[in-house]
Amino acid sequence: MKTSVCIIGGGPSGLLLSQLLHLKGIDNVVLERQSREYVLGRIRAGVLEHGFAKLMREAQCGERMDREGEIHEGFFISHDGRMDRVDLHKYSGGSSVVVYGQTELTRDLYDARDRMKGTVIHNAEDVALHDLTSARPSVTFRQGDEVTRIDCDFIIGADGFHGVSRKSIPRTVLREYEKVYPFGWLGVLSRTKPVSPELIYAKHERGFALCSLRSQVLSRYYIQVPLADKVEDWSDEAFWAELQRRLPAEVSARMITGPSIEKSIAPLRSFVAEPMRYGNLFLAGDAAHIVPPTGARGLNSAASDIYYLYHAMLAHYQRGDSSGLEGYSAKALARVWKAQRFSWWMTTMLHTFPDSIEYDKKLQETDLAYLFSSEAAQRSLAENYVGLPF
Ligand code: FAS
Ligand code: PHB
Repeated sequence: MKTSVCIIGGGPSGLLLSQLLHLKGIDNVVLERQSREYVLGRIRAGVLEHGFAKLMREAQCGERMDREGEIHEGFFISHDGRMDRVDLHKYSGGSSVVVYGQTELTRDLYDARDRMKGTVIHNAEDVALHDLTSARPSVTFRQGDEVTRIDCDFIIGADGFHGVSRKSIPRTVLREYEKVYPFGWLGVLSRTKPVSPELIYAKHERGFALCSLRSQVLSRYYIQVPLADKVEDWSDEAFWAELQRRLPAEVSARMITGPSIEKSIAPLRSFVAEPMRYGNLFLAGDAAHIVPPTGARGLNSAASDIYYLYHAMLAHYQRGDSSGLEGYSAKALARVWKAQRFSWWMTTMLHTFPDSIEYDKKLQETDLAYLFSSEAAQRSLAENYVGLPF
């Protein structure tokens, strides 16, 4: 096979770039290890920055997001016996976020690829990258007994944290920065009316909790749990009881509980791989960086990678200008690290740390007291949460 751009990974990063490039006549192929059902079975992000939403519209995939997604102009932080609201609209100069599940967004992207007869190859096994620093890189993959080679100009590594792309960069070139947190998030999806019209981030001595949603009939809740916990350790009843202990009484009193339709524990880590380019391989999304979900930056960090790659590829193919490709890694990393900082800050401020001393706890309280006493601090939080400019 021959194509201009070979994209490894059929998650949101890979599919969004594939759709954007196709609309501009730049042919590409997406290689996905799993089946489509498997990819669409994963429950992940729920909050989209306005920049991500804009890219989805540009990719002609925003129609259902705009119809079914919810515009949120603020959220609550419950802490130290209080519930304060962060007014995103006021402090971000009129911006907001869209609450719309990553599962639905990925479904919309797959539907668009089908509509445009895009090439998305599922169940692609043993994907391997070749001749990355030559002018003719290639990718091989296996389906059953058949091995196929794809000759291309560029390879996009959008294959997530456990993908093959980042690992194809020589250890002598790759620099990795990682911080692992001493806890995880136990998440539950339930067909219940959300307890609050806006998200509630709860700091509590028993641990962090988050009340989120996917729609007015689908709620998404999380509680911080010790790293050693397994999802089978947590019955639905135990989950609901612990969640309600960590929320203000008036919130818990009105909570509608129900059976979990999805329940999983995600570990929390901060991770960045540099550089995000090696020869004709470009990394994007979770393949290059991971954040703890506290700041809702995970999927949204992928958005700016895709935006920069999309415009760099356009300049290259339409005007022979490769400056965007040359400058991609530095430009993407500048914004990635700002999302890392914000996610680390939100996580440190709102979680209980097993090894924290009393002084640390006073700092957490002070961080929140300062936040809600300072318009400048709320402007800083808001501009990060709605999404820093691309
Ligand atoms: P993805 O991991 O989504 O997609 C990569 C794709 O590449 C996958 O489909 C995979 O099957 C495929 N692949 C892997 N190896 C391959 C290979 N060798 N060959 C071919 N294909 C291969 N973000 C938030 O903002 N909020 C959240 O609450 C949140 N919760 C999360 C919970 C979990 C358990 C996880 C893992 C992540 C969560 N995230 C959250 C972050 C998440 O949304 C990611 O940022 C987002 O999926 C990034 O999208 P991609 O970069 O496309 O990577
Ligand atoms: C979610 O709805 O899954 C969600 C929302 C906000 C976060 C993390 C997760 O910060």
